[in-house]
Amino acid sequence: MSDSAIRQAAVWLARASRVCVSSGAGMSAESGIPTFRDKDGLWSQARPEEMATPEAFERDPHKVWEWYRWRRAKLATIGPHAGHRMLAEWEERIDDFVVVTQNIDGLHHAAGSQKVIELHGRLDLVRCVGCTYEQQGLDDLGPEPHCPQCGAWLRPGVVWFGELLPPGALEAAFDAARRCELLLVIGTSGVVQPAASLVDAAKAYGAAIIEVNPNPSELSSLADVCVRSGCKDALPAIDAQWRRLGS
Ligand code: BV8
Repeated sequence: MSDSAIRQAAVWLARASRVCVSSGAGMSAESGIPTFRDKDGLWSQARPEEMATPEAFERDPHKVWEWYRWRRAKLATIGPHAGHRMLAEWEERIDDFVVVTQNIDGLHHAAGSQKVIELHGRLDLVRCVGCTYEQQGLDDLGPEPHCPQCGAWLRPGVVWFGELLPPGALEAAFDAARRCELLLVIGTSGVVQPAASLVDAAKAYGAAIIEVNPNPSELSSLADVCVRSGCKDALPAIDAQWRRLGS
């Protein structure tokens, strides 16, 4: 872990009163949730076009549901790690601290973060394709769950490719990115839009950009500082450096 990047991140965090975090699948990798595009990631088992689109669900709801059923069962067995908990602590310490996440695992909330904008929905939510019925939780709903109210298929409460993001979430996310002085980009390859454009917006409004990612990403060229390590260790290391500054 590069000490100078950790130190620079700590100095900027110590000074900031408006911070935005943009997190992706790498935020949860060390909790045991496979990322999408890393070598043994989720997409290596299923192509997004086959699974994470309304057309795929329309074509073969059973096949798509099995993939989500497997992911829900996995999510039921894991929890947030020290990196998630660090962000929840920093929210207490910094006036305006908002987490914008592409993740659907709910781990930021589970770690205690209050101000979380979830751009792509939640894996622990299902909703009916035929009426307004919704169900929270990670119970195993079997291979072909149907609505208890109207009998139609239940679908995961997530945003698929080609679907619009939740009304208001995108606006709130860009507001947070535009007003922040410091944007922490954690665990995202920067491939998926419009989430990836948050960094451009923050930069255009003068924010400093810190990337926390063991690998280069599509966003690395926009970062002022790159902490090339896993976030589970990097975030506590930045915190420890921050405390040393204060002492
Ligand atoms: C939209 C929920 C308007 C589902 C997800 C053509 C037609 C239609 C749309 C498009 C099109 N072309 C482009 C688009 C836009 C499209 C898009 O971006 N496509 C991409 C593939 C090019 N976007 C959309 O469709 C969005 N909606 O635009 O609406 C519209 C509508 C119609 C037509 C036009 C426009 C909706 C996108 C939401 C898709 N849903 N998830 C599910 O999960 O099943 S996206 C899904 O993939 C995840 O939620 C996540 O957001 C994304 C994966 O990205 P990352 O999080 O970045 O993860 P990745 O694995 O890629 O990277 C992990 C990183 O972590 C790596 O860099 C790795 O190095 C790092 N890492 C690993 N370990 C660690 C680590 N970092 C730190 N610590 C570690 N330990």
